[in-house]
Amino acid sequence: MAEGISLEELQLAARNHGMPLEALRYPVTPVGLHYLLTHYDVPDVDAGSWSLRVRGEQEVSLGLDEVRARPWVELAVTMECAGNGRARLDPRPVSQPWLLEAVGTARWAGTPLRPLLEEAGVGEGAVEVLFTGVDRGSEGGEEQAFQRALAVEEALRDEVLLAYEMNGEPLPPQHGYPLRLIVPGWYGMTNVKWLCEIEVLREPFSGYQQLWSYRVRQTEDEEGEALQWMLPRSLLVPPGIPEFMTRERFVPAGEVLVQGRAWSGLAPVASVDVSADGGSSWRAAELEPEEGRWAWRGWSFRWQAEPGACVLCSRAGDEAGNEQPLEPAWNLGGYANNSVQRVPVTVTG
Ligand SMILES: Nc1nc2c(c(=O)[nH]1)N[C@H]1C(S)=C(S)[C@@H](COP(=O)(O)O)O[C@H]1N2
Ligand SMILES: [Mo]
Repeated sequence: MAEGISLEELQLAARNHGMPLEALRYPVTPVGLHYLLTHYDVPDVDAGSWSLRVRGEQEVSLGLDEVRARPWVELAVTMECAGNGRARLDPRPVSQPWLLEAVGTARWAGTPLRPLLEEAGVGEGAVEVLFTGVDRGSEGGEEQAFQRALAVEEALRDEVLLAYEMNGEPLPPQHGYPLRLIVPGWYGMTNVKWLCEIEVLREPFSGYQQLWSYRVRQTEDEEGEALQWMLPRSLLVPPGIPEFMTRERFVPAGEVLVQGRAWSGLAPVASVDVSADGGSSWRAAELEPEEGRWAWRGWSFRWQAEPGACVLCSRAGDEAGNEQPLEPAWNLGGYANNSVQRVPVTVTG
């Protein structure tokens, strides 16, 4: 399955790093360990000459100081790339070959979008709000800026932020300096980095990243369905110690405290189950208190590890009744593969 990784996929994988899974220990991911995905180049934005243009019924332009002078809000938000799990699909869709590590949680701080949109005037007949980043590149043979649109009612959600801080510091260049969009609960592509323009649209946006990418479909002829909310997923803090090449784990026999984190954009996490036999039998893990609706939730499970080889799994379910599948469903772009993680473990005597 993992055969035939091309140098081009490797090139993407080396630029766009994942969060090492042992960083699941931290409720808030240290900045340098947060996953990273940039389609084109990280732009070098000069905050002095940068401005944010907001085009509604009126046009408003703000410098960074003016954005910072507005009300300040901080939210812990778990962000996951829609392509997380792609490399485990067979055949493997060729793009950024994520395994499971395209996730992180940060304290994003900035100013709420809604009041700014209302000041600019959304107006009758508005259907979507378009967000444009400074970065440009070519994709699917089309030169473009990175652009994504949101339905007006999504853009007006109270928790949608224009963020200029990550974990209490100004955004680093790779995460969108000086300003990015944060849409809690949605897959990563929605959170436009290096934001420079916001425009209220009277027609749905038909750009590449909206109508071509980030859709679940089986063939190119199909319109498919746009990706939005993150599906439930749970990941384990890898127990014990790893083998260098295979990452297989070695754990001494006895009681092992297995820990992990789970999230779902669709609805709050309701349960996490753990299996030590590759998903044949399951037992409930203990959930830690929630650290806000939009951040992943910690869990733990006391496992009596007996010598031999086994496969540890965890499975999240949410309050809307969504649960992780055991096997992935294939799609053309390799999106939203939230099938259960399998961690091979050798329990030593
Ligand atoms: N301007 C811009 N915004 C962007 C992207 C990009 O390439 N350009 N990548 C998107 C994708 S696909 C993801 S998964 C997230 C990743 O955010 P991070 O790199 O801060 O983790 O940013 C999104 N915002
Ligand atoms: Mo992504």
